[in-house]
Order: sequence, then C-alpha cells, then structure tokens
Amino acid sequence: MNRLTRLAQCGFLAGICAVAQVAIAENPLDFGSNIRTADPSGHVWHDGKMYLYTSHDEECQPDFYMKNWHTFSSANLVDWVDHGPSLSVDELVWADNFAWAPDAAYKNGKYYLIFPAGTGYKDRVNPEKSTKWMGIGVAESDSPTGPFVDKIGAPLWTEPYANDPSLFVDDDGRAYLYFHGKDADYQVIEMADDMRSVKGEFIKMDMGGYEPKMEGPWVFKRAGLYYFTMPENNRTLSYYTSESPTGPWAYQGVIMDSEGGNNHHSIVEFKGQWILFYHRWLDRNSTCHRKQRHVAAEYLYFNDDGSIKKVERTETGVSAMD
Ligand code: FUB
Repeated sequence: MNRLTRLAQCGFLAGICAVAQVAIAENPLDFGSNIRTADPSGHVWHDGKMYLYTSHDEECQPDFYMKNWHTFSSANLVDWVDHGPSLSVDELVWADNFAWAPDAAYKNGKYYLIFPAGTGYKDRVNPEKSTKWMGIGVAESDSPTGPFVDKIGAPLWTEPYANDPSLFVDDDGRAYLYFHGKDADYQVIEMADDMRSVKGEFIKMDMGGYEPKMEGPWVFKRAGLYYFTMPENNRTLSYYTSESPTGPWAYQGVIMDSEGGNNHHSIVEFKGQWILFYHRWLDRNSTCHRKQRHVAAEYLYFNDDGSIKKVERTETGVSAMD
C-alpha cells in the first residue's frame, strides 16, 4: 500500500525515462507508517494546512489502553507529515492511561489540545470490579503540532466521568466544550477565557426529544447554522442543527451508515470543500489478524437548505487538493 505511484514516461528518441511521483488518493489515509490511528479531529489553522489530532491505538490492544496523541498535517490531504506524539499520558500527573479521542482549538494566540485520559483497570470478566475512571484535560502550546503542556496539572473536573471532548470556538471567541459523560450526555459547558478551567454550569441541551446512546460529539458552524454531529449508538454518524451552540437542537438524520465497530469523526472545511474525517476498522498488516482502527476521509456536501447529503464510505477517499 503506497500512495506514491511511479509513472514512467519514456522518450522515444532520447531513450531515457523520466520518473514522476504522483499522489494517489486512498482510504485509509497514508500517514507514512504502520501507525494505528483513530478519533480524528480536523482543523485548518492560519497557514491554511489541515491539522489532524488523533488518538493512537496500541497494536492489537483490546481494551483501548492507549498512551499518546499524534498530530498530523497536510497541505493537500494526501501527503501527510506525522509530527509524532504531541502529548503522552507519561507527562500527566493525574492519569496514566486511556489517551482517547482528542480535539484542539486556537484562542488567545495559543493552540490547545483537549484530551480525555484516565486511570484504573477495566475488568472484562467482572465489570463491577472495574476501577476505570476518565476525565478531560487541556494542554497548550505555541505551535499547532505541540509539544502540548498540561499547565493545569489536573482534569477540568472529576465528576461526572467524561471523555470524548470537542471544543467549538464561536465567532465571538466563546469556547464551548461538548463531551460524552456518564449520565451526562448532551451537555455543554463554557471554557473560561484563559482556557484553563470551565465556567458556569453544565447545560443540559434540548435535543428535541431524541437522545440515543452516543459518544464523540462534534460541533461546527456553516452559514450561521450550528451543527451537532455524533456517532449515534457509537456507530452511525448523524446530526442535529440549531440557531445556537447550546441548542435547542433538531435531529436531521444520518450522515454515514455504520461499518461495524465504533466510529469517531470530525467535519471541517478545507479550501472551500467540506471534509469528513472518521476511522475504519480494517485488518491491514495486523500482527493479531484482527481489525484495527485507521483514519479515513471523504468529501461531504450540503443541500441548498443546509442539510447534509449522506456520505458513502469509499476506498479512494479524497484526492490531492493542491
Ligand atoms: O478511541 C477510544 C474511544 O473509542 C474514543 O474515545 C471513542 O470515541 C471511540 O472511538
């Protein structure tokens, strides 16, 4: 699997061949190594490049014991640079595991990595004996690729149990934090201006009476309309819309069907084209011959009324957008 295909063009008279390297689109994305990635959060910062903040699966680890987060960047969505681990649980004083789905934001001239992490043990045989706990932290950097430093040295809160943070910074600079929580789904809380704590109360959002099991929320704004998207039942990507980042929200339907296994996604505009990033469960050179997670991308389109056209999963994904 290599997206760089060598095309040989041979001059008849000269008898020589010029070799050109052509970037070929493919899903999952080619990050240049056998790294297992999941939970992609895409952002376009001031340099116009796409930055992807992902979690990093340990090869064949079955309980989502995960240790660090990676940042990737690309100028065309096909050629990617892996900037390496931008934060590791080894650098946290309050967690030592569960480096799950991250997100990022830019505010106050700094880049923020918001991440779930935790500690404890998941007992698969006797779940009641599990001690696993997770919370949400924030780390900051002067660079979009990190390294990110946890200046708070603690989670934003300890109760409720929470993970899968998603930060949405509105046009007025207010930053809203959405997440998945134990008995706390469909809630939002605002970040303090310095991004080192939350302020106010958790707001339980009005979802129009439809609140299926979920994780991995994502919020974006297009043409003045807010979109709350999520993997419904952790698998089928679906969405709501609202006139406000805190709702009330109206359910609008499915963006992408399930392929089996959890899905986690983000939706972001790049060079005028909307892109859906998500992960797929595929057996690609897996040492345990089991499906592992890999980040993929698709084009996403809107109808004139702002509704999202359903996205089909493809093997080719997105082409080079130079
Ligand atoms: O990657 C670990 C967890 O799996 C994420 O936090 C969830 O969204 C699911 O993708």
